[in-house]
Amino acid sequence: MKLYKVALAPNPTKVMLYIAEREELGTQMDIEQITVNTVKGRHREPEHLARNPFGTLPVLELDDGSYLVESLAVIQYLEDKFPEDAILAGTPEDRGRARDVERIVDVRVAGPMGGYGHATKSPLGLPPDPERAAQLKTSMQIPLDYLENLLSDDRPLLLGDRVSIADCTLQASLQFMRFIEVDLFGDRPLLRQWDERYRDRPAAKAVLKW
Ligand SMILES: N[C@@H](CCC(=O)N[C@@H](CS)C(=O)NCC(=O)O)C(=O)O
Repeated sequence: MKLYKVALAPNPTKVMLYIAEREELGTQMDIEQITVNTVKGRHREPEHLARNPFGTLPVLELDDGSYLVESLAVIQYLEDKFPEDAILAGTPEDRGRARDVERIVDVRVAGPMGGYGHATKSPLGLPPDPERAAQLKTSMQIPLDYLENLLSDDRPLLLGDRVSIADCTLQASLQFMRFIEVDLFGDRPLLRQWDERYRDRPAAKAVLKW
């Protein structure tokens, strides 16, 4: 298999963190990782559009030559492909909660964070949009409070002791925020402690550049 990715971008980084976490848990996936240079616009060129007509990253090329082009679908595929020590584990209730938090992080925090970043200090050179940035910042307050509250029972990671897809997703977005020097956590000490703890993990050290 091949993972087409680019450093810094949140959706590829989330998959890279997931793969690194699985490798730490002992699963060798043997996925070749190939960088597509988005600064040079390679993701908009025919070679990449043949893999993914939407021109986005990540893309996972399967052994049969077909492609998956959605980051969560890539992770879920790898969970199914390598079920031993899969990250999504436990009772139906555990799995339901893990999926719930993953969706909350992705839809209500990671998406708006990316939008906020591009509306304020876009590394792609998009024009600043203060009104949109303010709306996105407001929309993130209840979800961030929700995550802060999750951590109030002293759990080390978002779902407890075991790393989750939600941890990978949130950290991938935070790397982007660090790169553009934006901090959206506000007065949420437990999220800040989680961030430090997560960045100390071997998987994070292996993947994160910022
Ligand atoms: N829903 C897709 C979104 C993928 C996405 O938007 N990737 C960004 C990087 S984080 C990208 O490739 N942006 C380049 C572009 O849209 O031109 C997923 O989860 O994989």
